[in-house]
Amino acid sequence: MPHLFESKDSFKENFKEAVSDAYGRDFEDTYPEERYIVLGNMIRDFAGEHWRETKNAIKKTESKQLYYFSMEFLMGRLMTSNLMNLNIYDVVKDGLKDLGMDINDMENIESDAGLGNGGLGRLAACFMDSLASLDLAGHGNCIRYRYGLFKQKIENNQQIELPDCWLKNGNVWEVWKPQHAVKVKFGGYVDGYMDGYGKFHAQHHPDFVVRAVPYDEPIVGYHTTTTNTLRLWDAEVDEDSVNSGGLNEYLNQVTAITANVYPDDSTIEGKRLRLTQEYFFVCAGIDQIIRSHLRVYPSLDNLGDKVAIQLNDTHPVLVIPELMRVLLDDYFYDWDDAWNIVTKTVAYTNHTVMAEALEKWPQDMVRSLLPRLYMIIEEINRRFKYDVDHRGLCGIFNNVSILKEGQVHMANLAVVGSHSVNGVAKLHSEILVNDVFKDFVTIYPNKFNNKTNGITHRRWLLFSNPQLTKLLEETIGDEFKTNPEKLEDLMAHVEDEALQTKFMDVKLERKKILAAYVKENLGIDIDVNSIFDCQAKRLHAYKRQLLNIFHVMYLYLRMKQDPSFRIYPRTFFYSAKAAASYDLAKEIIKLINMVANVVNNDPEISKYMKVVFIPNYSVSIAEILLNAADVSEQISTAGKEASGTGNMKYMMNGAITLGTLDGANVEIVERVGYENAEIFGLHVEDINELRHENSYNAWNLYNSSYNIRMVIDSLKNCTWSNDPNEFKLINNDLMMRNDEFFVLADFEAYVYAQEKVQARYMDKSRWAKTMLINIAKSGYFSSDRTISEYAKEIWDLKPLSFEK
Ligand code: 26V
Repeated sequence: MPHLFESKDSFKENFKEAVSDAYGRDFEDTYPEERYIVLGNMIRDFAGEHWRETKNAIKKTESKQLYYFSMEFLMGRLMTSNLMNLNIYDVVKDGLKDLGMDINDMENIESDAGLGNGGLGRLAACFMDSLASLDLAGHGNCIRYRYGLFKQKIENNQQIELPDCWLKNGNVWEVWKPQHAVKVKFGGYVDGYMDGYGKFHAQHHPDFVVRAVPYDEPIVGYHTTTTNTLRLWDAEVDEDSVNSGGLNEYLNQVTAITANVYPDDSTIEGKRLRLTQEYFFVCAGIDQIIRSHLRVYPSLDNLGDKVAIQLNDTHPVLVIPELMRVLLDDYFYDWDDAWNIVTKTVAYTNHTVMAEALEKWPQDMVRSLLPRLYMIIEEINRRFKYDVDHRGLCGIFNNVSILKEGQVHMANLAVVGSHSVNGVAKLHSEILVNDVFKDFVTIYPNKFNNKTNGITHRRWLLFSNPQLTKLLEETIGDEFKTNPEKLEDLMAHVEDEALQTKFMDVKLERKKILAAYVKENLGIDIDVNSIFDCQAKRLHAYKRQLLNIFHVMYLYLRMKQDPSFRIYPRTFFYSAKAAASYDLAKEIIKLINMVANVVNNDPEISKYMKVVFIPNYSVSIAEILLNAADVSEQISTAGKEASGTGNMKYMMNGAITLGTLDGANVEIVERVGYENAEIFGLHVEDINELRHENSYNAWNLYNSSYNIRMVIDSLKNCTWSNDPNEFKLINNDLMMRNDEFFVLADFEAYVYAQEKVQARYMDKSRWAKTMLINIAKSGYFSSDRTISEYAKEIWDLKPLSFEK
């Protein structure tokens, strides 16, 4: 059947008419925003046909489906990705051109959907793209936050947080489904009674009820029919219930639930709201799964055969007691049968070993907000204890208990209530097994596994770097587009000097694009022939942006002191948001910006280096920053970065990893070889030993190293700021609190590694070869590989079949 994107002409004709009809004006008189909305709606409706076919295929073939429960989905923009995946990009681009429009202008009208903090949310988005592209039925379940995390602005060198109004022009991809609304109940009390058969029944009398209303977005696979659903729940008032505080308070409470993405390390006041959010989208998501299951199957007995639920960290772990509640209270299952269904269905991914990020909730809070779930959690814990005791392991119970010291330990609940627990890189999974969940391994030796993260090569290579994609196609054909492991074919060409030159030209072109953005938005001129050295990620002490800026400070101070010491020109790029309440992280942002002012305005030194802080790090910024990089800074304290995924995006675009042996860096070097990365610093074992023996002393390093002293002293001697107290938190963190993340311990090794990076760059042919090897070996880090492993080893999910 011909469709309206069949040809340029049919697209043009339909588009013009649709715009004109929608706004009641001649096409020529409509605004770009109006055209954007109509174009978006046309694309979404076009995807609707495949959406329907996918739903029908699932029903007809009784296929198993995955639901990825995540509090965060950092989708970024979808127009390019949808057009490319639907294979209609060129038709639309050419058609718009005929109409005097530039497709880039349309793409730029879209706001980033920034519904997340960082890596965890972006991983969920990459997974959505891979699931659909691999023909797997896998859907996302999240909250429709009215505002994204925040928009970062730098004023007086400091971060300020502005609201991120991503919905201000609407969201063209979503479909509102009020008919699928679900009531979510909070607070109140629970009544229990025995029926005639001696069976206990619970009745929840809530004091706060909200209506969860879904907005669905189609998730389009790359050149396939499969179109999955990302379901975002909004909270609306329930017409029949007003809480005890009166109408106004009720309205405010409902509005608050979906107002904002929670920053990862915020204050205590927000905690109850965060728990409310967690239950809100869990309860709604489970209700929908149960209802759609029962539309096809007679009972929930086979739920575990037809549904897999993956918990993206512990944030959605209430899935476990909630699914128990539904099975026990609404469908009258016995405990053991219900428990078997739940554990068969649910799997959990851990994304951090940072103790402060492992979720715990006060028992009182859970009991008062979710009284029935609390009863179930108590019972899960009681039976778990019984089981552990009976296996003669009572000595370890306190370590693994879900309830202890007045708190509910969500990670422990996740491990007990699921059939699979995975880490996100080999090293991280080892740390989980040997350390964080050690005692659980004794109880459940077969539950633990690793699934090394990945990134969608479609967004991060094909769509955001068309110049490199074209060169790769010319060199190795286009198989790598659907089978990224085929990038390995590039290995046969890495010595080819003509290719090396062409590749360096592509890199230069990407550097020019980034330089133009920097000039336009920040007014800074940068040398596109300098080494582009990039660190972009959330700002956190363990990620050690501080180590990076200390190196910059050291170079500056040395060049000032010694006119014979000069470096090969470099541009240091940073991009990072700090949680609004994280004072140390904010002070590091200030330091970077104040160092940038001094360095960039020094007429002598700025010939050799520039420092650029790009505000508001987001998916769209990443799309122009990472592929322009020469050096990828992955310098976390060993053992702290679970995986990292930015590291993979840089690698796929050729940058060389300058990193510690942490997270997925380990697997990157394993593939490219030590000669094609620059690895430095303490290993996990070294750090464990220093901690264990309590033998690390930051003052010893300060006293024994001239360079360290020079850098630390410069924080207080008015080199970067007129106020000697400006960087007090940083100074205290290192010198008074003994440098928790071993910044000073790795400083000299880092400086040396940076010298080696510069030496490598002097040999252009070898440098180009190294970059090409990085690209060639990056196929493994496609999220298609990651998702295939989840599908096979955890979900038992097979590709959909669309035979008529
Ligand atoms: C923690 C918390 C704690 C409670 C409040 C809300 C909240 C939100 C986020 C987080 C952090 C979760 C951990 C996380 O983002 N981990 C990152 O996951 C990436 C994907 O697996 C991985 O590449 C990064 O190394 C890891 O830091």
